[in-house]
Amino acid sequence: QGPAQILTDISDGIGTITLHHEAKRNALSEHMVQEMIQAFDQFKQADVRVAILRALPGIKVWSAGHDVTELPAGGHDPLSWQDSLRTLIREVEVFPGPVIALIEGGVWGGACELVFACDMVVATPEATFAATPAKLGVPYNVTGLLTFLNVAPPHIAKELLFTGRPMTAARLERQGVINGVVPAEHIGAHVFEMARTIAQNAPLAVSVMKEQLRILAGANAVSPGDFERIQSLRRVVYNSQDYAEGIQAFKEKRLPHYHGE
Ligand code: KFV
Repeated sequence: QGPAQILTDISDGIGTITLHHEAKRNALSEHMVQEMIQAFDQFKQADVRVAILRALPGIKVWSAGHDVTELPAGGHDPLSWQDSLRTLIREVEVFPGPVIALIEGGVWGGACELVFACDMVVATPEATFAATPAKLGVPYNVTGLLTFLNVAPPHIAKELLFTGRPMTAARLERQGVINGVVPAEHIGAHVFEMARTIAQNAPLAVSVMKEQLRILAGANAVSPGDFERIQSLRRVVYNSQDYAEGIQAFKEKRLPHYHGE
């Protein structure tokens, strides 16, 4: 199994998960994701009312996103239902209490979606957020794109997804995508205060509202034909030479050469 890649803490009904695999820039490996899922289970048993998802204070990279070495080389859906990132995001969405993301440093790729899938997001002024599937040639999946569309105005979601460039916390706060920007020295206290306020409220009411909001946010009528069309379009992308090149280039630490085929 190897050493733990996260730290957990429970106090006053507030559970904290701290990403702690700095050597790999907190990439969301299968290993780390399994530990996070166990932590959420432990929080449920301990009657945790609010969860906080964070990295170590002062960190430069909050998370580098999906562990690219675990993405299939080609010919397989890189973001299928059982994929570790998808499993983790569902876990956050169905956790019975709110999950607050506390962000210092850069948030990349799948970690950007993970953070946007949290119920609230507070970041330091230096934090940045990048959605990278276009950088690697990854055909993002349907619920994954919906996470972006449910929190960001369409033009902002598209800028994030099409450019793959990091966007500042200040810009995302102005757009209402994140809840607040708080200097590093105050962010811990700020988020705990937010969590304490929620933890003092009626847990059933909060939890049921969260579940209702999750169901409503996913209530998009896509016909079976349209869904199959989306999947077939995505298949063209993950079967392409460009997808294989994107993953290979990452592993070889070089820029990819894309040809659109
Ligand atoms: N997956 C696996 N290993 C990773 C990784 C990742 N996403 N990001 C970093 N690492 C490893 C990297 O290979 C190196 O390992 C170590 O972490 C430190 O990275 O064995 P090694 O060689 O020591 P460095 O040296 O790159 O760190 P640094 O110079 O501080 O730069 C940090 C950062 C985050 C700017 C850089 O590591 C980076 O660009 N990482 C990739 C960010 C990214 O494109 N993430 C998107 C992943 S794809 C994804 O999430 C999805 C779902 N999607 O659709 O795109």
